[in-house]
Amino acid sequence: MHRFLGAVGGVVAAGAALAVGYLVADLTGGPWPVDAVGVQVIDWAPGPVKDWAVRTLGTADRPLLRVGICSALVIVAAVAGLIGARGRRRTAVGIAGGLGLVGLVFAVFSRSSAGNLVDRLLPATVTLAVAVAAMWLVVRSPRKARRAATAQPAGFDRRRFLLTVSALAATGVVSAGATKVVGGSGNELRARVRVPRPTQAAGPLRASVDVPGISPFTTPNSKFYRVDTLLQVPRIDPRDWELRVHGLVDKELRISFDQLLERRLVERDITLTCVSNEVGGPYVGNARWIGVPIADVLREAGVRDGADAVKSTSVDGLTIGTPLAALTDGRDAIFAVAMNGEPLPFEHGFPVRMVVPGLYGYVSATKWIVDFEVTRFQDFSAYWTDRGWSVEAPIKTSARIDVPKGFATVKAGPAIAAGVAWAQHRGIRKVEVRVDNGPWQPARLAPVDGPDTWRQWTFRWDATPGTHKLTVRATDATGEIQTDRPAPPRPNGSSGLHNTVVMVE
Ligand SMILES: Nc1nc2c(c(=O)[nH]1)N[C@H]1C(S)=C(S)[C@@H](COP(=O)(O)O)O[C@H]1N2
Ligand SMILES: [Mo]
Repeated sequence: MHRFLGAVGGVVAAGAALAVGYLVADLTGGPWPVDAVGVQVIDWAPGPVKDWAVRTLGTADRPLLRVGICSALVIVAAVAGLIGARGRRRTAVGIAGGLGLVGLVFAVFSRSSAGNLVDRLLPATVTLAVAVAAMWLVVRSPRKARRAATAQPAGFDRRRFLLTVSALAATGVVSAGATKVVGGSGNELRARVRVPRPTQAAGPLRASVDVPGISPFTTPNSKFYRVDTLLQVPRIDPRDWELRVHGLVDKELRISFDQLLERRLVERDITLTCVSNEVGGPYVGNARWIGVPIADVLREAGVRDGADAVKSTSVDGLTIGTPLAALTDGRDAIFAVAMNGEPLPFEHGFPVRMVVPGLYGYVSATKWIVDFEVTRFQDFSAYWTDRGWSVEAPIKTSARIDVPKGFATVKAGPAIAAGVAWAQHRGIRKVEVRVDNGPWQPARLAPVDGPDTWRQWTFRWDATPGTHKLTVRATDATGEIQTDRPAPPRPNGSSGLHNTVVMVE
């Protein structure tokens, strides 16, 4: 057999195995082996690499990681096929099996959203089986030909090979298609949940400031930033969901989704911010949430003396540590079940997540939460703090210029700049803008109902021809002016002033 064909066969065999495995992963909710490896790569990645990935690739780093792992697989599979084509069939099949085993091991040991062990193992097991069988079929082709041959020397049965490879390719394509058709988007799980009526509704939504390009007051769910460490978004069936409340409490609780909805529900506008957000960055969004006050649940469980923290865990085993005080000091910390009038989107934590005004997401906003342990900071460490981020992280006062965009061209004359500023749970009192090195001038602030959301601001200025720099700074409601001292996101949030350079003609 020609070596090149062997390589092609190896790649097609791997592709078929991955496609079938993907279908099984989709049906069971278990980890696709590629994702099992990917999640472990994420967990192992040194902090700076992870920071870089979040910063430069944003949400694109997820597909990219998948593509990277698959590319590596394709190369190894091609080499295996090539080796098989040169007669070392056992080695080829062995390599396929070895790769499959690696996937299986990672499926067992890396974080996964699969509820039980069977779902967790099934996709990787099927992938392994298909990989071995497919590679065997591919490299077997010539041997059959040799047997069939009588007078002729052992040769390559091109027809048989093509048939095998086509059948494997068809298997892959059909599996991929089947994933689209029968594979759940999981939408029925969300459709079954009715958005509960809050016991305490928020006021009418305020009209957004109407400047083209400004962030709307409420960020639509589809535009809401997403930061997490999973490649496969968990699709939890609310009927299977349960929140375990335990630790330093008088009474352990197990709360089903229906039981959660029977409690007092509040509706609140709260702005979330990621600690990875650079000055002027996109990882901030504001939504209208409905949820159960965490303080209510804590009161029912009865917090014991000595507790100062809560360790919450998501379905995949990621942990987040939150100061107990932020959950009991009267602010609207909630177990959220709805976001902007819909059940939570899967990407944003369906069916239940935490939302705590004033704290960065990595210390408060646990998505897909299943476990809530009242404890002490000295007794545990959480996922991100293990990776060098601060244990406690209140959100820093920040302001962002949305328009004009950097290096935009602006017409000379009356011009408008606009953006958002946030200092959750303290509130924004003032936003000021400076043109070049001129004096700080007050921007106009849109009204808000409380201290937990960002505030839109607008600023009118007289644009004169030339290049100008606009800088913005906010003052929080305690009177503290946003610092101009630049700091990177690590370890507890970026600081410094956002500016934008525009060309006026
Ligand atoms: N289970 C889980 N919850 C999580 C995270 C995560 O990686 N896993 N990331 C946190 C971080 S760092 C942030 S900023 C917010 C982001 O929430 P969003 O993706 O809904 O915007 O979720 C938090 N909750
Ligand atoms: Mo974050």
